[in-house]
Amino acid sequence: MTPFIDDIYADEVLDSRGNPTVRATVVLSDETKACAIVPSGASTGKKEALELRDKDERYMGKGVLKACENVTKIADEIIGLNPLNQALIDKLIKDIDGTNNYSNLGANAALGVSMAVARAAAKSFDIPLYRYLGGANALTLPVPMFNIINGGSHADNSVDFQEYMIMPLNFKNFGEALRAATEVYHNLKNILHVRGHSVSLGDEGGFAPNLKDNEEPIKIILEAVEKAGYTAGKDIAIALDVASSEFYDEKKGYNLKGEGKVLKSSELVDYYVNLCKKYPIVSIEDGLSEDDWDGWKLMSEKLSKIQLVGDDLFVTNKAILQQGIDKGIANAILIKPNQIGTISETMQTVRLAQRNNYKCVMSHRSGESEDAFIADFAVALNTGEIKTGAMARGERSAKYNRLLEIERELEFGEYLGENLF
Ligand code: 2PG
Ligand code: MG
Repeated sequence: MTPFIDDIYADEVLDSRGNPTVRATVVLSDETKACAIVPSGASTGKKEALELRDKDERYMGKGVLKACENVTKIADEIIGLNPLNQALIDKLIKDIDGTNNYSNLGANAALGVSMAVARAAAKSFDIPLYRYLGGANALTLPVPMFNIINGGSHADNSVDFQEYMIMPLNFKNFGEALRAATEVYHNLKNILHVRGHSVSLGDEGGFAPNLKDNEEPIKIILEAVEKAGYTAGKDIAIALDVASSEFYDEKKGYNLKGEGKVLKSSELVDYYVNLCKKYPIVSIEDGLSEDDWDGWKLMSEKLSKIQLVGDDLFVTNKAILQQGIDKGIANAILIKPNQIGTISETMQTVRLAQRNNYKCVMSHRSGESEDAFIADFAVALNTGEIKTGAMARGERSAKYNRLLEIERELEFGEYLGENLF
């Protein structure tokens, strides 16, 4: 007999930045119990679903007791339902909220329950989460984007671009890719140390040195790649998350403080064209602001061979993605479940992207936890790519370690590597 949802509750716990977040728990009638912890962003897109914060004296306003309380409102409606009805449950959560961006319940309340329901269903069947969510078709181990130099609003340094990432391409499986990238990470640490740079870590576990401009991190990373014994461009490529909405002003343009320059969008596009000529860059995320769609159009034309990922631009929202598809903007989307609110809505966005040949990159947030849901989710949806920070810090390695476990289980799993592009 299929079990039903017997109890749901939520607790305020901490994320990797020491800020409160929601942990939702779902208990089924067969006594299966599953929890899920919601992540939290720092460089958030304006159109993301609302993250409800208490804004009172506790935790400098960042408490989430109201969101936890709202989980009770969701519980009232979905206790008694079959946990296999993920889509129905997610629709009910949306209806209870009644807005299009979860401004009543908070997306942190909504997503916590949505994730915990899926995990409880999988656990009750005694199958792994990726298998439950993706069925027999869950086969692709994602190529990771390891964020090894952090800047922008994730670090207290002079680098304007938020993330300098490496993508291991020429490797036969995920485990080998992880090993190679980690060797690069340790070589990078040595190089930075020898040159007198700080090796303290940013929010996502990458190094956060003060460097002379936004190009120098790429040069140092490429040195580390060679030092580790790999060929840049062939074995390991570069991906950037510029997170440019953070330094964009509609009147003035793009303010590269670290370089003392303010660029128009066409100038910033030329800057990228030049970078892509000089270095093995395969992917650029949020190269232009979420408010600069004309600039995005130009960038999409000029850099059509590069993977152009919309994060703040699309906020995992299928309606906004559809506008991008219609206008020929970007060719890939970052997938962050808490930008949109539930597992089912996230899956709909992925399906829309995949039907239109937009690549999908499953993604963590800068504020994370030990919850590795996105590792399973990436395999389930065959996104082919995942971005979940550096290989250091437990909340990041949790995802990579989970992918190692999945790789072991999936005898016929496939690591796309260089075939990704
Ligand atoms: C991003 C993310 C994750 P945040 O911009 O892609 O790396 O950062 O969670 O702060 O939005
Ligand atoms: Mg981003």
